[in-house]
Amino acid sequence: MDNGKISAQITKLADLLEFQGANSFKIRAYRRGARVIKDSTDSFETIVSHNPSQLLQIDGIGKGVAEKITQLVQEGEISEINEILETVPSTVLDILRIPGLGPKKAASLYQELGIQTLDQLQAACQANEVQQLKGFAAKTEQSILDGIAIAAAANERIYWSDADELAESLRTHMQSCPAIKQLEFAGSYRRGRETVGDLDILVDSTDAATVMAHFSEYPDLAQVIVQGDTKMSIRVGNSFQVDLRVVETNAFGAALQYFTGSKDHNVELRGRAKQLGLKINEYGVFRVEGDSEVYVAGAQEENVYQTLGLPCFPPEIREARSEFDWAKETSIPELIRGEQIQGDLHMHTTATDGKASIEEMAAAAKARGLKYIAITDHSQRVTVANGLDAERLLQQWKEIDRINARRDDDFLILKGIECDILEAGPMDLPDEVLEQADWVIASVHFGQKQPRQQITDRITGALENPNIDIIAHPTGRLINRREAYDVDMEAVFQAAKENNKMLELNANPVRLDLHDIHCAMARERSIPIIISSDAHKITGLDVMKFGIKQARRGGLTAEHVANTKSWDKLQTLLSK
Ligand code: DGT
Ligand code: CA
Ligand code: CA
Ligand code: ZN
Repeated sequence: MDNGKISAQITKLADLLEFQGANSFKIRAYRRGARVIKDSTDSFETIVSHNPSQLLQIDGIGKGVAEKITQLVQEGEISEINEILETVPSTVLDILRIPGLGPKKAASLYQELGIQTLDQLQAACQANEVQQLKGFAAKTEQSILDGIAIAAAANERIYWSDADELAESLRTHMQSCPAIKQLEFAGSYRRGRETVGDLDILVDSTDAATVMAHFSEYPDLAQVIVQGDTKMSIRVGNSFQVDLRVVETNAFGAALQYFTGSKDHNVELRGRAKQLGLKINEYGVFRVEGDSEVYVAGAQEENVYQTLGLPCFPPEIREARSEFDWAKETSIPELIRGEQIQGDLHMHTTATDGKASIEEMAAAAKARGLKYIAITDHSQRVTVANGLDAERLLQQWKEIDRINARRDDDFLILKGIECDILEAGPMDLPDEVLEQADWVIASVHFGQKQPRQQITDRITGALENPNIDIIAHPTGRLINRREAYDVDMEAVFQAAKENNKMLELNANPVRLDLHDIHCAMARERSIPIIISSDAHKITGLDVMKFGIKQARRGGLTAEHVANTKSWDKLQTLLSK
């Protein structure tokens, strides 16, 4: 059972307890525990199987949470959840997600009106039944209706890449407003999260009214949700939310820090400020002197951190995971940057399902500053993509030799293949063929729903094959679309480590596989990561930047990412 699943079960328990009106300290402890589990780079399953009492030594894991984790790992379920679900339908959890509707109100909706689902709640509000309940006014009913729409829309987080496009378009629009002195995007977008719930724009101006008027003229505006003196929220396109805040120059850095978050990172900062006799909020850092507060910083984000004795953390690591430890013990790692990438080792051509030829891909990669690429078309099992059999593959490699010989530069095209790991375990192409390649990627495209042991064995088996260099998109997840395979990543990391293999961070914005926590796990285990575009056309090469963001969130530096090295150096990391 992976950490994500354990964390989700603990969260579910906290939600259900909250609905029942249980002790709030207990609920908070479960929520904290769930977050610690989700962010941890150690496998909680492994800890429990070795010695459950070790759980108590982990920061943020109390006795209650430890017991639940142990039971979950050992018995496959948390009995308390089942007990609660005997009296409470699980759909009430959706209702709890409506902003401003606390567990007490949710419970009374359930007990008085039998409301179990968002649809039932919407119908009851529209029939004005809800306002007749004790504690519910007509106003509450309307705000619940609004909240249902928000709860439904809140489920629709967009890909970071789409948020990026939208942000650029908003930036262009706002640039023509003369009242704006500075503009920055904050929130999860700035932190580079793989999905973004809403965009947060921060503006430095003394004329909020003009800025907001300009904001509401955005061509793709769908609706103004709320507008205050300095704050405004709109919906754009088909309902995506954008929040605008206007602040003065003195507060711009503090507001940028505050609204970049994450929330947990900010909680930690506030605690540190307090220890130093300071107070930090979105207006600045203040020295508390008796009853008065003296402004000490706020115009620049760096200075805000500096006054707290901290470095200006790159936004991607502001998640209260490792950044404060790094700041204390050593220094913040020099996170990888796009221009450090020297080669792209995963791409397709017209030989299979790509749209460009070998030479076109090479020219495009060179134009983007790369020094080498690997052509890695699909193997024969992938019939829908016209996958290569041994004969066609050997032909392609001959062609690559000819192209390399013809070129008068030092750009290198490597002979590669993305070879399927067949459902039954073996590779889709014979070893005699694979051993002639410069670079062999192994992928799971079929049998993705196999049981944990089977699919794990297929992947670790591939890692044990001396002809394989790397596993592509190791978990198979597609963000918002498809769950990861049920694969034991701990076993995959171990097999990669033991066999000197690498793991891919597929930069496709829908994949971003490995995800950030897995990147951090690979980092700790010294397993080299390769960031790849998996391009199927020339513009597909440009997704590399999304992989870089994700790698940065995982705390990776150029040292951890093998394709920042020359091809010669990279090869020395492999066992071949
Ligand atoms: P999202 O929009 O769901 O992808 O995630 P964020 O992180 O952009 O969250 P959002 O838009 O609700 O708020 C932006 C930032 O503002 C957030 O990262 C931290 C800060 N913030 C918002 N609300 C609170 C709050 O209640 N407490 C604290 N400490 N910070 C908050
Ligand atoms: Ca946001
Ligand atoms: Ca927001
Ligand atoms: Zn591919």
